[in-house]
Amino acid sequence: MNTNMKRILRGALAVALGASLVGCGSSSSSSSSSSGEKTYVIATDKTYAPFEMTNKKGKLIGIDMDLIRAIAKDQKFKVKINSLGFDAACTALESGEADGVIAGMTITDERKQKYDFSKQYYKTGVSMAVAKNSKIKSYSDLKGKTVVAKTSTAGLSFAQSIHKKYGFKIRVVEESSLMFQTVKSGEAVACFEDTPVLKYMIGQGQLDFKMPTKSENPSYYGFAVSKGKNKTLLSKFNKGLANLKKSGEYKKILAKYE
Ligand code: ASN
Repeated sequence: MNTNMKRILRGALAVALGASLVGCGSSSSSSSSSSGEKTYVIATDKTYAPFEMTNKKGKLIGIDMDLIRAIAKDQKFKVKINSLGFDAACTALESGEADGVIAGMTITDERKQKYDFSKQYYKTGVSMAVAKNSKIKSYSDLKGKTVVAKTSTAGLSFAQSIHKKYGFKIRVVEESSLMFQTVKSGEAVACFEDTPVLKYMIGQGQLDFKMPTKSENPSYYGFAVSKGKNKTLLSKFNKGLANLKKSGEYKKILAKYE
């Protein structure tokens, strides 16, 4: 082999090695701007009021959106928010397309196997909701009926944990809006969703539903990064959250959506 060929081969090997490193997901989706501030890609749910929703001007607002932006400002980083849907947001995190997920996401032991969570930032639980004129008063009334829940969620896990005992079927959909629609149309008699979301939607008159049973599985929301992969972002989130709590800004954000 002449020296020229060797050089070409060496070059090709370097390109292949570089490509395989990128393929391993060792590079994160974050980038640095000219101001020197890092931009993190944050994935979130589609409409999930009061945590993420779009206002009349098309801007993403809500507790999660205000929090992550205020934390970014406090900790001097930038965010690019991708509104993907809950299951898709988790997939983006796992594939390295997103650096973090903030999506009204419950901290659970099962999820802790895959993700690192920030300090808790909001209290939650799961409730059953039915149409306002429904006769369903308890889980026993669900016998032989169909309920609906959203893919990969705490609401779905809870429904799955009791469906055999109470003898109901579960339909699974991708988005909360579709879940509510499925109950409105009567294709399902009930849905299982996070209590603060149902309370907000019903309170705002956006859902003509009621919650006949108590809130289950008391738990908390957290911001998630891939396990062991983004300690820096996680600690910035925690520091920022602590600062917002100290300054009173955290309370102000929550009060906006009461
Ligand atoms: N609250 C859901 C969960 O933690 C997430 C969501 O629907 N945005 O499973």
